[in-house]
Amino acid sequence: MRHAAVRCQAAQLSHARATRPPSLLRSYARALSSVSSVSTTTPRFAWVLPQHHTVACRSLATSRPASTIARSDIIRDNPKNNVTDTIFSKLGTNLHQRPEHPLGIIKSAIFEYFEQSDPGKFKLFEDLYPVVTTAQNFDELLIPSDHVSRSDNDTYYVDENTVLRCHTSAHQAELLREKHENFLVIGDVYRRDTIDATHYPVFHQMEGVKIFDEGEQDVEAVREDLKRTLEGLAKHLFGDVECRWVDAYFPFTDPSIELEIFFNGEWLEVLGCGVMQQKILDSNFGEGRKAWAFGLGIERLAMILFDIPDIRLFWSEDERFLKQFKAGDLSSKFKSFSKFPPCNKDVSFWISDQFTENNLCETIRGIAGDIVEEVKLIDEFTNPKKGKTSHCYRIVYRSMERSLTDEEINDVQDRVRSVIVDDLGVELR
Ligand code: FA5
Ligand code: MG
Repeated sequence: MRHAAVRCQAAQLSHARATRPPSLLRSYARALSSVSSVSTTTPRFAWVLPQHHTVACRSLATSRPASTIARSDIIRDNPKNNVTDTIFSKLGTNLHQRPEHPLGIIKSAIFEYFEQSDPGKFKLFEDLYPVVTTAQNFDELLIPSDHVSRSDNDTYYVDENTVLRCHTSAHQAELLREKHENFLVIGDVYRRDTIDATHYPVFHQMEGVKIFDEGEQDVEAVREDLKRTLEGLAKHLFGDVECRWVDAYFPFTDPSIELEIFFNGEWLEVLGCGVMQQKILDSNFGEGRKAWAFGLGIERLAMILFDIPDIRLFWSEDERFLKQFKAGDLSSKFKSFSKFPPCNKDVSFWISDQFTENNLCETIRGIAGDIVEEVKLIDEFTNPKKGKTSHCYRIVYRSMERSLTDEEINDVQDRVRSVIVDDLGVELR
């Protein structure tokens, strides 16, 4: 039921969370924690893909109009380049611009909330170019030069100075320089990440920024306004839902917090936010003002709202999925067309120096596409005599749309086994 009271736990879990790793790209830290050197070798796959995608977008820096993005602009012969064809094929899809798609429905509902609360105040940018400089993605946000999120294990690099944006915060500084005081940015973002029902290498975020009037200088009041605004949004979207605030860390906000919502028996993180670092505001907008900023995970909100159990479904072109949603209707609940059984396949190997879980996931995604549901580490040990470490991963295959044959899965699994040896240098056990 919508529009009932939102139940947000007042007490923050500050102490429990104070020692968490930096939450910007927190899952990155998970994958990187035991890795010192990072591979730049990226698997390339041979199936034929379109060489161009039309991307309706505007580059702020160049005011470039709708343009066509060429494969050769994105997948380059540069040692730093780690963009795969699977990722390139998503560029320019712009799911958030389809009014009947769950992501388009959520976008409109969020914008409607801001319009209702403050008519005409927030300007929405929904076609900013997803290829940005490392200055936009990191430097201008004060992300330290050794921060994990800069690693090519975590971020898709086109070349040394160009990346596929890993968050919509990449546009904050330039919009501030253009003197926008209150704005929302929605767009596709790209991250090398683990594989499960709530993580996908391409997803959508909405950024929000609000600058306060000159007289309003109290950081605590800014933070309270931010929390009130986002709790109001949760209530607007979900009505009665259980949510909680947890302390977080982002280099570009202080203090920083994250909002989690209870969904399918677990706390799901849906957004990060905080009071904007004064330096960012002073150097891009002008001195003497205060601001807040947030970044929402659009898929996560849509999963909760529409009861969508798996993030891969957003990419489905299956009518049985798409037909379940209507523009402007927040009340649909997803009904699975039928339940297809999962098929688990384990693979064990001695890892190599350049092995990382993100590289493994990307390799598997490249071969199996969206029939891979989850990749999880189920066993790990080190043989001190050999000085080698073994990992066993369980790969869960399941299509959301059809049943898979044993033959198809065995063929995919054989290819996975052989490509990880060639490209990730592991030794099968
Ligand atoms: C950020 O990306 C910050 N830029 C957010 C922010 C903006 C903080 C402005 C402060 C001020 P984070 O890495 O936590 O933070 O991601 C934000 C949200 O994106 C998460 O809460 C989650 O909802 C979503 N998200 C993150 N990774 C994935 C993924 N792999 N798949 C789907 N959604 C994801
Ligand atoms: Mg986070």
